[in-house]
Amino acid sequence: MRRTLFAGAAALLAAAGTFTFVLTRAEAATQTLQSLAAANGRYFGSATDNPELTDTAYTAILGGGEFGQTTPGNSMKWDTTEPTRNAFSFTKGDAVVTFAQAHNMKVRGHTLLWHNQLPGWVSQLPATEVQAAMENHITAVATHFRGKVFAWDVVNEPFNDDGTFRSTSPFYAAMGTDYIAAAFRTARAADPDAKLYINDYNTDGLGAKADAMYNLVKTLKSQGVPIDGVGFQAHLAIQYGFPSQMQQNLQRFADLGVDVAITELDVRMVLPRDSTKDATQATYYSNVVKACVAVTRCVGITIWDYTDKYSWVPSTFSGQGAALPWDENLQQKPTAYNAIVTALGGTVSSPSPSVSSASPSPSRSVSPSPSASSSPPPAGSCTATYKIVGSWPGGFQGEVNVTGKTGWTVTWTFANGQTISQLWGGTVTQSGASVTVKPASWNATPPATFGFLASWNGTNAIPAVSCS
Ligand code: 9MR
Repeated sequence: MRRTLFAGAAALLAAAGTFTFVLTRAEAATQTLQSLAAANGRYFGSATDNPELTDTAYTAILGGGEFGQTTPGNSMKWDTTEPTRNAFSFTKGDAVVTFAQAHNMKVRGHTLLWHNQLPGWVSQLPATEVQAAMENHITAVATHFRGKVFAWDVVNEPFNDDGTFRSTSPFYAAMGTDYIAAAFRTARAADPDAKLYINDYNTDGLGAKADAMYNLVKTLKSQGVPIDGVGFQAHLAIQYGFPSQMQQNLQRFADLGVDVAITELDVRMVLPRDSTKDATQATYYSNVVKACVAVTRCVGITIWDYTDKYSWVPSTFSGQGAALPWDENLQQKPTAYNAIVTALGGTVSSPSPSVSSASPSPSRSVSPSPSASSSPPPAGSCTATYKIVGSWPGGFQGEVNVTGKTGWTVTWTFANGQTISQLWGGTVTQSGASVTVKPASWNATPPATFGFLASWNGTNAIPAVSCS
């Protein structure tokens, strides 16, 4: 519709001899991150927080059209909304909602249940009272914001990085994993219209923590628990590598019948900034946006505030920062901003630096090694390509890409005593040096990738890999 109108106007203006000039101005006037995301059926948002709402230069950009969605960084959390038992305060949350409504932005509610930013009285409750307090809190907060938020992060960060449940959560300590289903059921009863999400970090790519989340969501769905979505925070850092196979990871969750969203995106770096780091950061932004756009059920992207002026990063990671597409002076960073525009299908006025796919790498030192080359397999067969994506003393991360037929089996024999400790995207059997990998149910149809961690010593030769 917009394109048709635009083409008509452009034709008239071309006849008047002003085509190029007006086209450029019209593009500049209408193209924002939100308008581009909307053209893809998605939203593009920024978190915000109450102290920032008095900064008029900041709010001019926040509410100026770039963003169609916001998430309150702090003001809907338990320590703000119920600092004393059963005494609720919604003033700060309401202020964010009021700003959002005045500027055409929808609001993600964040968060009903988290082990952080909990008032002391919750942690001091006897175990027998935790469930009632939790349900009372969720009911009151979700009822208050009913009709004002389109989604809730019901449960935030339930997992440790190794995929075990976070036992330091007072809810887990009192109720075990049952707290999660109870929280979702309570939230649904209080606000039947909001999409209910579980949200975590370091689940963005394939790996043990993402597997744990995947298994949890699958179980919740099979039990009829009212969960609608999974949030991927995407707090990334260029020095740790891009998450492994993000798009495939999002897709396997979507295939469980839930929406997915990028909820807290930022891409930090070790300071100071330089052009190389900025270019890498732009690649990460581009890859995240492209992963979301490629997954039909990825509903939108939220950056965790839009400017370095109000980023949480420097106070948490000493010596790191510059994580957002606007700098601390509220100036757009052309590299990061243009990368997002381009990934959303927009055009940039000046050439943007070329953005290529970041390859995944672990947080430790990386020594890339050559991967076996392969040609397209004949019909009914398959081909596997093995590569080492990161290596450190005693350990390495491998990745195998499979093309060809559905329902593959990949085998190889290690020559140097390597032993796999963990594998994602498939199931592994290792018997001595012989390794056999079959796909996880969601990963049977190529192009498919699986990754693994393994030990090595002395030599780490690339094995000959077979696919059948
Ligand atoms: O942005 C939030 C920051 O202002 C708070 O100090 C911090 C306290 O833990 O929480 C930040 O937001 C977090 C979010 O709620 C959940 N995921 C991680 C975010 C960054 O810490």
